[in-house]
Amino acid sequence: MESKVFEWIEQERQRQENTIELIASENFTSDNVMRAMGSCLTNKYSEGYPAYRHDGVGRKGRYYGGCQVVDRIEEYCCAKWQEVFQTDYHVNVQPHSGSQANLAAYQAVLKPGDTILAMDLNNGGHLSHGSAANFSGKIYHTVFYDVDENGFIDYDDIARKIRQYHPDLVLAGASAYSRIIDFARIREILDKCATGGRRPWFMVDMAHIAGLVAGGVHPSPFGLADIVTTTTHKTLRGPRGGLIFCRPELAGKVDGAVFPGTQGGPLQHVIAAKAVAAEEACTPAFRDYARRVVENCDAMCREFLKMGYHVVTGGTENHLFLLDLSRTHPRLTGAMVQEELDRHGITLNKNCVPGEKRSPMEASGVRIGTAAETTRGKTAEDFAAIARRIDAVIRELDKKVAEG
Ligand code: DSN
Repeated sequence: MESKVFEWIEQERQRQENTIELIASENFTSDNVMRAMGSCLTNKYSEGYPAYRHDGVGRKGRYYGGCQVVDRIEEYCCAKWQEVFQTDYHVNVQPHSGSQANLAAYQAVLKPGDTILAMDLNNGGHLSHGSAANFSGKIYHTVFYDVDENGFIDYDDIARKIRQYHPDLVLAGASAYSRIIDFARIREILDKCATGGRRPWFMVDMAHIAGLVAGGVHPSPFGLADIVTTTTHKTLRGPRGGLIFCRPELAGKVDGAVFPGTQGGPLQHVIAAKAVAAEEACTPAFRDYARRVVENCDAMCREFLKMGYHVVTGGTENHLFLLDLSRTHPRLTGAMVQEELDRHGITLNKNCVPGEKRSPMEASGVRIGTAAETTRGKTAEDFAAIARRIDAVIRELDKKVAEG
């Protein structure tokens, strides 16, 4: 019997094929990544870790028989991700998602009630960076560093808040921030603020920019951060999932925090797909892709600026940027623009902006990213043309709202 679900999958395939995809956290995986994900590996239970590892970290092995093949895949996957980021950091490839990776990373080095200093969701941070509604804000005490009046990370505020709150962990990383994050500067601040020879843990969640780091177009956090988490499905263009890297001395703590700390059986079909994505991310073609993502984003952003839009921070240095509609189209919410563009075959998401007055469900901004359409081969000129199409839709919508 053919399942009803395949009809919907076909509808979704057509939707993806027939729309312009500008959601900054989405991408299109290769057929090989899909093939690995849709394989018999989904049948296999393999709680635990391969007993012998390429990097010499001792692990006890699995709790199930029949893991000979998945052991090889998982070991290969770990080695490939170290190659992607040219690092000797230990890597755990089992986290099911970015939030799971963050949960395990915190658990590896923090106790409930410890203090995390991170970027606020409204300023471009992520739910799992300490939002009150999320586990991270419930288990840990979170304080947030600010952005300045132009939307740039206020590095002096990081130093001030470290002195004021003595956080146990400082987290860098964002889901809606269009500028280079200066990891070296944050590490320097942490070293300077160390008290009694002890500095806070430095964690980087590079989920959004990981593909740019891999492609050499964003500074790397390796060698600076103690723990680095990421997803594999955004700019890295792999399957939906997470990774945790850590300094080798934290390997046991991180592995224990993933399993048995916060997860059960790993998704071996996804780990296989992560290995395929890592192979792809090691290629010169991927470096070229990462460069084009950033160039295309800059071209599109400049087109919006030329048309008079307010871009948070006034530009972009990565794969995304935010339009603050409250400055140019105060009648419109991000939600209204998202819905209207949906009707015109352009997909993006509403987003809060610094100093947001509206709820996250309405929001005053929209977030635009170029990773997915660059995968489809779009050029800087194509992106500038899409910007003009979006402008036409926004102007028409604004007129309609004004006329009531
Ligand atoms: N929710 C994702 C995003 O869209 O940025 C981050 O996990």
